[in-house]
Amino acid sequence: MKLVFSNEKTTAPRAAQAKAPQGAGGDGTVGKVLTSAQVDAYQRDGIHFPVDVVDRDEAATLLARFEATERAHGGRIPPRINQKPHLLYPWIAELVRHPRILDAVEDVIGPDVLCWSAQFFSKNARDPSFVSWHQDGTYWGLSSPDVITAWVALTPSNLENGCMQVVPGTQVRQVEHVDTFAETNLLSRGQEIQVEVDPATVVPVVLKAGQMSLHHVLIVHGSEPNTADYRRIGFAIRYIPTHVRQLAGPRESATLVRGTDRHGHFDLEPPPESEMHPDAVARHAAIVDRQLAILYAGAAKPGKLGAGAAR
Ligand SMILES: O=C(O)CCC(=O)C(=O)O
Repeated sequence: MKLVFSNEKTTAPRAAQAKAPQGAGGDGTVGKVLTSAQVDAYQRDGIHFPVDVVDRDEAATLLARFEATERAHGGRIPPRINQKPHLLYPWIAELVRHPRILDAVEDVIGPDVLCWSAQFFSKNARDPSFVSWHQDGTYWGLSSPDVITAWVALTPSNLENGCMQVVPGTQVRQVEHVDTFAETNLLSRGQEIQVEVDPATVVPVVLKAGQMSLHHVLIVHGSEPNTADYRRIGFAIRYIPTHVRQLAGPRESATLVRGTDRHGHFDLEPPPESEMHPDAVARHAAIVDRQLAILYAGAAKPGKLGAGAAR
């Protein structure tokens, strides 16, 4: 598995891989959900899947709730509402705290876990939307690569409907990106890596509804348009251990979802009082403003979530 680094410009020193917490891997034991071999494989490849989270019926309930949320916003969740929506909707607040997700995340990053961000990645049937090859950590400003995404499938996710695809092993270093602001790119800045991807190294992350994948903050990944007659909906939840800091901008907030925060690097976010409760809406607006100041630092254009984006 290798990237073609013909065009390579490395922008940061080689990133240290996340260290497996004691007892979760590398010492022959089994974690809460993952075996030590699976944790080792995640450390090596930057990806692990599939992990069963909920059964088919529960996945259908989550999808129904997602679609009801879309309807409540006139058919599409506005980009700013889609940023940290767990601060606005109790059902999403519950999802980011799902014990099965957190057990697997804890196996990789340890017992003290913050949810730093989350958003739905949604493609309708026959939707040209895509995600360019990128590394998540590029604009996140976080102090450590110990950042893991749980991508939870609310529908089946496969090659036909534009599943996520990854290049295992590429999480070992940060590479240069350019912002394209392409209209159908689902990423905030349409950012893409400035290196070629060898198609032979690409692995499609095929999931059933109710399963999730876990990916490293620096793994190269993306996805193609949806060519199927059915939707592809995933919920990407970004988790960090409490020792991680924001280096790039104003003090941020995050949700403590497991364990204890002994570091205090983030203001801790409360769950929403109820769906779109006015207090939650006001808190969320301020929190998203702070996060976007970091995500769009240095960008030439406002992008999908920037100034003027629907609230
Ligand atoms: O859902 C996709 O196709 C891409 C998701 C992604 O880029 C991410 O979760 O970081």
